[in-house]
Amino acid sequence: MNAPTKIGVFALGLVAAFGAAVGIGSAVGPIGAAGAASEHDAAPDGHSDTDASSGDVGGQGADSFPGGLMVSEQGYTLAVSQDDLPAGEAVSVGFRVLGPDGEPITEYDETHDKDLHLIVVRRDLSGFQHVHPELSDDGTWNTDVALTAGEWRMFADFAPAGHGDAIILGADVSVAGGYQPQTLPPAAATDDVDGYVVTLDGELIPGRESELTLSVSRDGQPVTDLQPYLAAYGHLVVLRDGDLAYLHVHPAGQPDDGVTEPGPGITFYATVPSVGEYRLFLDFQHDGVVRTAEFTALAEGGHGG
Ligand SMILES: [Cu+2]
Repeated sequence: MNAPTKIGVFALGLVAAFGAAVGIGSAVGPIGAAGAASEHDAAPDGHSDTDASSGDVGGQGADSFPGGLMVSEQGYTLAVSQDDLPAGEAVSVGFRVLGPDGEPITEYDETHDKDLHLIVVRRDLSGFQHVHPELSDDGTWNTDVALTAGEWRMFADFAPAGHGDAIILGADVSVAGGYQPQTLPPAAATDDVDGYVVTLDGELIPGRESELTLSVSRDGQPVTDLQPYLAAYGHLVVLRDGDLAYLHVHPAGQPDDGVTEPGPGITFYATVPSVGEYRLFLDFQHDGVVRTAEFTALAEGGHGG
């Protein structure tokens, strides 16, 4: 390929990427609108922990847009270094978070022991990973993830230093190759993972806080010595089937609060934005290993609301 052609292709790519970002922004509303409602800050919140994202849709009030649907929000933009990646067990991914001035953010406030949480999910809701990339001085984040062929979504969940609330930005990446789209598994109250059985208790109610308890057992015995993982006994990521609207929920109690038991039950308060099917991913740690249990759950109307 000669140099002018290369430049032409690159420019086309830029136009396509920019066009896609603008398209997403205008489809779901003006940039910044999602951050306007901040009911969570004002509401008394007796049972959530102090994390701004607890129990709320994407860290914002229940009436605002869910997080993770936009590549740019509140002036912050997720810039992925490559928007197509190879399949593999350890594929290197790099990205930056650009601030309102267009410069990469290098200062973050920790949320659950980390400056940034990266959730990577295949668009058909298979292949969930929750990892913690390394930040370089120039503001580039790098990590390895396992990718299979298909369309993937990357969620960066972070709080810029001094910003206050967590922000969740989402960007799509493509992994070339043939793949078989997976159907969403049917709703189920139990999942088996590595010899553990995790049971989901509770119902998702659209627009309203629902209590969910996830209980862990092994060999028929309740597990009562869960280990804190990133300052909590569990981390729950809830994704809406259809658009992957993102919700990151932390448990009602903290490991060092003197009342929260280390299992078998972990209680969360989650508010899903609408009726529909959701995929729940619970990260928990036991015997030094972090495992992920997965559930499909249905949020239905007609509960008197
Ligand atoms: Cu994390």
